Amino acid sequence: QEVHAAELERTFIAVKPDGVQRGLISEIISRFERKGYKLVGIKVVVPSKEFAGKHYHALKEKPFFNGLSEFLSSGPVVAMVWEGEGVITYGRKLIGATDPQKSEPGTIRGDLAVVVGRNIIHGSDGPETAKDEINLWFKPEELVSFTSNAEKWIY
Ligand code: RTP
Repeated sequence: QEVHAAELERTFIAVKPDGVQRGLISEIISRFERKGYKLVGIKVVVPSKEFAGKHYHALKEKPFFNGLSEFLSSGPVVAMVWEGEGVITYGRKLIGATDPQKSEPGTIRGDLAVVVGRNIIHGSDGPETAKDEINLWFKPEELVSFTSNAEKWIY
């Protein structure tokens, strides 16, 4: 079955400052890569608190919004765009429930995190937020489109 890169879905994934400090970047990338998803953009950035607030704008009425924005801007974040069939929804499955106490073993948060305020990774929760978050974090020229040789064995 032939699948063209342009048809494939994209999502925004970020290793948060706790994941970076704990040396979990490669572990997280590896889980998405081994699944069969394709990395089409990546950079290391320290977001400003204002930028972090933009990223979390949907949560601005929450009591933890200020602390959350402060935390996201507290150090380097690895911002990524991953591509593949169902990557938005399945990426969230790989990540696990928001609260690591409730995420299943086998998921990233289930295996690697303990509390909700330090849950090491972010993933877009739907097609609209994926589009918005990719646009917020990346310029179009920072993303690549390509067909990998492995794709004919994945699709
Ligand atoms: P994310 O966007 O980071 O993938 O997380 P999510 O959709 O699973 O969860 P969401 O409700 O959007 O919350 C975003 C992030 O806010 C922090 N949080 N803290 N009760 C709390 O202290 C609390 N609840 C949520 C978490 O870092 C969560 O990932």
